[in-house]
Amino acid sequence: MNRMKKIICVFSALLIGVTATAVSTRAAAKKVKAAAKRVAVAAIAPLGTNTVRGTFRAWEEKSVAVSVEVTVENLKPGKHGAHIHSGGSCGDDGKAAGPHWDPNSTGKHGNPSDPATVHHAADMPNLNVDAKGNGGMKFTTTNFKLADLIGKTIVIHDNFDNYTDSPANGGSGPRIGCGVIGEKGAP
Ligand SMILES: [Cu+2]
Repeated sequence: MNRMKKIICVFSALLIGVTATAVSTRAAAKKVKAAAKRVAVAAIAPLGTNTVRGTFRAWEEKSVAVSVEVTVENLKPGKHGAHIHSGGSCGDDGKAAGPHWDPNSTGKHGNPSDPATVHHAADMPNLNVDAKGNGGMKFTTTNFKLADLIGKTIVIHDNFDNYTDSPANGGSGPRIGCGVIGEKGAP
């Protein structure tokens, strides 16, 4: 009987040890997941008499790349330019959003699939909007880091962006929607 008690005792100790290890492993995994889930967000609101609304989300991909997802509704069908502007406000009908963010001082508007050393880091792919006025885009880039986006603005334009300087800003035209980018969960 004494021997049986001893066995039960050892077995219980083992079980507690295994459970404790599993809990701490889970806690560590949760921590890693939380660290990887840094997200930048913006609510896109209409400028002037425009009606577009939407959301902007960006998150880190293995720390070297950033994925961006924009969804929009209530705007005219077709393609629309969308960029990161350097200002931190959508005031004054979007003028306060300032110019395209250009950290490398390239002075050039270009194709988002080219490196930011030859064009505005701000340049992003056009939004595709369907016949019902709903749409968006998603892309992954190494042209900026997540932290770079915080405090800047996402601006939606009325027209298609041809990714060149002719006409200026790819011909994307007037600013119709804007949102200030913040960090989700930031204090
Ligand atoms: Cu723009």
